[in-house]
Amino acid sequence: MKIDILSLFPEMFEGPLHESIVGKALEKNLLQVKITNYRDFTKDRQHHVDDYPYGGGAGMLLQAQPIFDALDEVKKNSEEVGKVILLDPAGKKFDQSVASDLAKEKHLTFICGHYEGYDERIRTQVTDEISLGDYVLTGGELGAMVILDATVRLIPGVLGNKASAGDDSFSAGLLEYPQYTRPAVYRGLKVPDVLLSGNHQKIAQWRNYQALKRTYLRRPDLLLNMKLDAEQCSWLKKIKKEYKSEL
Ligand code: 4GS
Repeated sequence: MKIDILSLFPEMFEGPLHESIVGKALEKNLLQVKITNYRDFTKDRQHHVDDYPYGGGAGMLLQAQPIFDALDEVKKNSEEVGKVILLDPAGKKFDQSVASDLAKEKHLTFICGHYEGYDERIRTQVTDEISLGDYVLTGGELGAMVILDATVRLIPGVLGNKASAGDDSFSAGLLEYPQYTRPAVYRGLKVPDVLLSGNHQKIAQWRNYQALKRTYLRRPDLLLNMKLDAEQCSWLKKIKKEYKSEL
């Protein structure tokens, strides 16, 4: 996958791009990232990229011209321009299913805003507007990093262990079951017996049950658009009864 990032602060990406799993993906050439600074596309001597809003109001806006020109450069250098993504609180909320759609693309471009916002005409150049969530960031850079991180780990070959991408929260629609590692007792806190039993069928059953219970108790909204099998339905009945009697 090739990813272009347009930003006023390219150095913000140094750490996140070069550590850990994303860093390895870059080393293994499973991923190429190019960061372009809008400031390199300004036409005025002072390299201004922002200006006051028409109609008045607080703050400064990124101008259309440096962003349009930076994007033209990206398009010129790409065989195939895929999705052009604008980070914006008014966009579609990012989640695991958006990440898995993006992971199928060959080329992504992220446009990171900063300051109070950008000239509205920038929206004419994008294919997707994505929001990280209902809060205000200082710029789109961290949003682009979050989306890149969640997307890149889904590219085949990026995670060492084939099974590990699929086992996580949300990929099956449920939160993750509790996990433990050695020692079996720590400060009096015991690992559940079933995990030490060596009975793989029992362990799988326990994990499925725990994932369902945790999801019901903490994020019941996730169960609304899920198809549960017969066993899960009967577990859920039991869990509901158990927790109703405690309230
Ligand atoms: C988000 C968000 C965001 C909006 C950028 C105000 C600076 C800021 N971007 N998801 N101007 N939430 N952007 O808060 O993507």
